[in-house]
Amino acid sequence: SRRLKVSSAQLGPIHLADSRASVVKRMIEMLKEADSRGSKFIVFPELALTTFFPRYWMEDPNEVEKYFESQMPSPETLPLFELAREKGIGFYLGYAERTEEEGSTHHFNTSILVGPDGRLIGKYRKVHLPGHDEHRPTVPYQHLEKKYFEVGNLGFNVWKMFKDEVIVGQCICNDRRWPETFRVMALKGAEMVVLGYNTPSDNVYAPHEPPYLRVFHHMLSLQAAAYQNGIWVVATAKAGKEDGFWLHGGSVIVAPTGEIVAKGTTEEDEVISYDCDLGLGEYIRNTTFNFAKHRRPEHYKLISER
Ligand code: ING
Repeated sequence: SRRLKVSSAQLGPIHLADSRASVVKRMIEMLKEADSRGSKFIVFPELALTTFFPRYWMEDPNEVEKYFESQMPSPETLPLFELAREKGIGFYLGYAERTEEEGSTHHFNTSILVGPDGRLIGKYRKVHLPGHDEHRPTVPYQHLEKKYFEVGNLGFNVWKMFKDEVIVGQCICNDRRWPETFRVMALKGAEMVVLGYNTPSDNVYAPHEPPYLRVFHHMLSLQAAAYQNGIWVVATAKAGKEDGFWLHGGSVIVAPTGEIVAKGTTEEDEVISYDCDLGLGEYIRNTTFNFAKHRRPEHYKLISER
């Protein structure tokens, strides 16, 4: 049967003072660890090269630009791309993308899939941007993704990877809370969806909400997505306290049955791995969630209307 050894490479905190080079060094160590376990695919977090900067209110555009990459691979990430290619390992990487399109500059919360030969396979730009775009002086930290990023303009897509052995989709963080994200990719044939996230341990919008619910909602979203689409889901955290601001861990690999087969136990740099049976989801997609047989889109129109 078709199998793929996958690793989720969780990053612990990245502080404002941490250089991209120091982060890439940490990622390279985790790539080597994943390689030593025989992994062929490694999933890094969302915005993996810098601290989660949308927590800060910045008015000077030049200060904001510091967090964005205008090329990928960039000089700092080239060593990661080269080592991955050398070892024949594909990977997912999240970063803040600056791009010049139609004569103007655009900013996206982006992730890419890179093949074991080091070639860029596919790019995704985050569609569901949580938080707000105005300054909220009274809360302990901001969540300004709507200010610093544009809504992704590439849609949800899937790509064949590893000699066409598997069809992989990708998304980012808040996307995982929206069932439409996974359903669209499953309708496009996804057998595995990978994603990175930066999720605060507390909820500035509902300070009364007990923190344990954050991880519960995180797992609930991923397990439901995996089961309801018969797909593997790999979700990788940037975790721990970044300059004191707490992001929760809970990096996981979820089987198409909805079962958690591997889970991180720290909020630091940590590699979790699993030898995924890529055929496991077939029975679910051919029976319970046989879209062709059972779905009734004529009754779902409201979901895609404004
Ligand atoms: N972070 C959080 C996430 O969706 C959030 C924001 C947390 C929104 C909890 C709603 C509830 O995991 C990012 N970066 O999307």
